[in-house]
Amino acid sequence: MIGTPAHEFRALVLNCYWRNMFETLNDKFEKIVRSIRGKAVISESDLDSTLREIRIALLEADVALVVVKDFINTVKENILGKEVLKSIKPDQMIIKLVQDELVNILGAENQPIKISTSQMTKILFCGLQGSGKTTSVAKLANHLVKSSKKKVLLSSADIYRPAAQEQLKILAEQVQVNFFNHNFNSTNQIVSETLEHAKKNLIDVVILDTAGRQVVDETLMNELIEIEKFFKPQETLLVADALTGQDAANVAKSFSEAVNITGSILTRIDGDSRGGAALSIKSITNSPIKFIGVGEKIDNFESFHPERIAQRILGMGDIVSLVEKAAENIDQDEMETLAKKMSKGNFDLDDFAKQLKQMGKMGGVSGILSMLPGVSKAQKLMAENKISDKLINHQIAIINSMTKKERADPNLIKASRKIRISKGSGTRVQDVNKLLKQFLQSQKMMKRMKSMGKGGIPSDLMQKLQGNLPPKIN
Ligand SMILES: Nc1nc2c(ncn2[C@@H]2O[C@H](COP(=O)(O)OP(=O)(O)O)[C@@H](O)[C@H]2O)c(=O)[nH]1
Ligand SMILES: [Mg+2]
Repeated sequence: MIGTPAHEFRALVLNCYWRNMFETLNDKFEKIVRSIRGKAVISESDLDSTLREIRIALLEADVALVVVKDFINTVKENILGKEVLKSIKPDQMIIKLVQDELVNILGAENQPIKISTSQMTKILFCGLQGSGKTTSVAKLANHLVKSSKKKVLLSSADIYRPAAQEQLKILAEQVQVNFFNHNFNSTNQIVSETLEHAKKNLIDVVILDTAGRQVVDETLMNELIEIEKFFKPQETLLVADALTGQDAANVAKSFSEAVNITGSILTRIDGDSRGGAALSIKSITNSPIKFIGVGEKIDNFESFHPERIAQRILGMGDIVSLVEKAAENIDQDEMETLAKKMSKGNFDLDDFAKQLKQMGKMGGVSGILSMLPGVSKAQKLMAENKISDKLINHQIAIINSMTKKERADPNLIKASRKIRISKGSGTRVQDVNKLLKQFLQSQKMMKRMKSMGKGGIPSDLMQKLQGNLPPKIN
């Protein structure tokens, strides 16, 4: 998108991955939420069927069975154990407790790598063969050099594949960090020589790559335990392939029983995963997901922000990101005026045009849609209709071709006026029709969000949001 800063673009791309990954789960949760939303009383059988639906949704997303069981039990206990607060409606309470538990299994916030300032930091990598260990070692090195300017050394304890050394060496050169070149074929020797070399060269962070395991294999697992004992890492990161679903959970279990996993890196988020691994791995390893791999390139690597994903799964959209974005880019005064107008119910086409312009400022349609509730559907429609930022400009041109009266009262716009407007804006009559339809839907959506705001979203947040909602696209 032209004019979109790189970091925003990255965020948009990331949103796409999460959306794909949690699409089915999100669809199901939206349906579940809809089925209880607005109910004044929730009976025990409502609750049972809601929990059953959640259970099925999680299992279908490939979440590990033990994690699903715990999830349902915790939510149920919390619901039954809690006195229904007078100020909170039962539907909202259930949604909140489900959301809390999602945050709980994903982890509350991003957990960065702990880099010591007083001594050398040692990081050990482990995981199955082909999970993305070696690539992730280089990605993390690159991340550390860029974010903290630390002196990083990479070393490989993979004594089985000669090519493994070479692969890491090439990657080290590519990201411009130190590489420990050796020909040792004992892992103990590799560890001690690596540490010696690191001390001599005043290295801040040593990252040790290990041999892959095709399946969890006892000999190799014992070797890893030995390496851990000798190397004494502060961080032991498990690399897991998000595409392996249930399997990732089993693998994670074996590794965490053998060594002290302090965090994991989930790779291939760019692939076609159903999200199960992301939802299982923290509970199973009892340690947070710290980073995700989103492609083969070195900078296809991101910190993991669990709290934002929990909201996305529930279909509440990434409201925090939306508000942050809005606060950065939006003309506050204009927004307040719009919000006021909307609350009075006199939102007209002039306001719609302003809204479209604000949308452009916020990174375009795709960026905003991806953060809103009901995202996946809107996104699909968007792809089908080829809604683009160019279209926004067309729409603004259509509104600009209307008279002041027409903009204030779109009901005036009948056939002959539509022809005039389409000619004036260089569009077709059907484009004018489409815009008018969108405007009406936008108005409707405002009303819906407003009523949601009364209970669900704090009113100050709502105020900020109201000026920035996109039209629902159909
Ligand atoms: N699409 C995608 N490919 C990845 C990712 N991480 C690693 N790969 C690829 O997976 C393959 C195996 O990676 P490698 O690091 O050698 O795995 P290792 O055996 O665990 O060391 C390579 O082709 C990598 O480019 C990722 O996040 N996304
Ligand atoms: Mg490797």
